[in-house]
Amino acid sequence: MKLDRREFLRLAGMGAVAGSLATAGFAAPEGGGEDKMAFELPDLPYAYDALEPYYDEQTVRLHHDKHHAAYVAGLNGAVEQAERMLKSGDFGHAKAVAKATAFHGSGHMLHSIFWTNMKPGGGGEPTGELAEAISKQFGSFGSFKKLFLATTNAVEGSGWGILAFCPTTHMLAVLQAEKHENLAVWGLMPILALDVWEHACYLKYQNKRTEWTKAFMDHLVNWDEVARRLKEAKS
Ligand code: MN3
Repeated sequence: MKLDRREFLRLAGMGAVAGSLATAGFAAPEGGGEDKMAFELPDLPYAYDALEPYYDEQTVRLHHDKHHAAYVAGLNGAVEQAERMLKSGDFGHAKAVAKATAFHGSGHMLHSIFWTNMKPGGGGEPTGELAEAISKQFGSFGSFKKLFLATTNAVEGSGWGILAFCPTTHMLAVLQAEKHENLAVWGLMPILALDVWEHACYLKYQNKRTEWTKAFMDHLVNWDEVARRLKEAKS
C-alpha cells in the first residue's frame, strides 16, 4: 500500500492524530515485498532563508532537514517493524511499535502542518470563514490570540500549541501537545500547529519561548493556509 504525502495529509486531516496514523501504520501490507509504504519528507514551500529575520535560516535548515527528517525515518521504521511482526507472528515488540508510530507519526504530521502554517510576510489577522469561526468560538480574534499564546507558552517541556477543528460539532479548540502525541483529543483535526520544542527556536531565541511564539503570531503565521485547512476539514 502506497501512501504519498497528499494521501497522508488527507488522512491526517480526517481523524485524530494518533488514530489516523495507527490506521495508516498498521494497514495490511498487501503483496508484501516491494510494495511497502514509505513516508517522505515534504519540501519546504519557501526558501530556507525566506522567513528571516523572525525564523533564522540555520534553524529552519536543521529543523526541517534533520529533525523533521528523523521523524519521517522513525515512522517508516515503525511501519517496517509492524510488517515484520505480522510476517513473523512474533508480537513481542507490539507496545514499542505502537508508541513509535504515535510519536514519529504525530511528529511527521505536525511538522508537515507547521511548515505550511508559515509564510514570509505572515501575521496579521484571518479573514472570512476562519475569522468568523474564531470570533464565534473565542469572542474575538484578540481573545483567541491571547489564549493561543498562553496555552502554547505553558507547554511543559517539549511540545506544541494547536488550534483544532471538530468535524462533528464544528467547534474550534485550542490545545497543547506534549512531545507530539500526548494530550491529543481523538477526532479533532489540527489546522494550526506551533512548535515549541527547543530545537524549533533555541539558536535564535534561546530560552525566550514567548518571543518565539509572539514572532510566529505577529510575523509568520499564514492565515490563508489555516483557512484552507478549515475549509478542507469541513468538506
Ligand atoms: Mn520540531
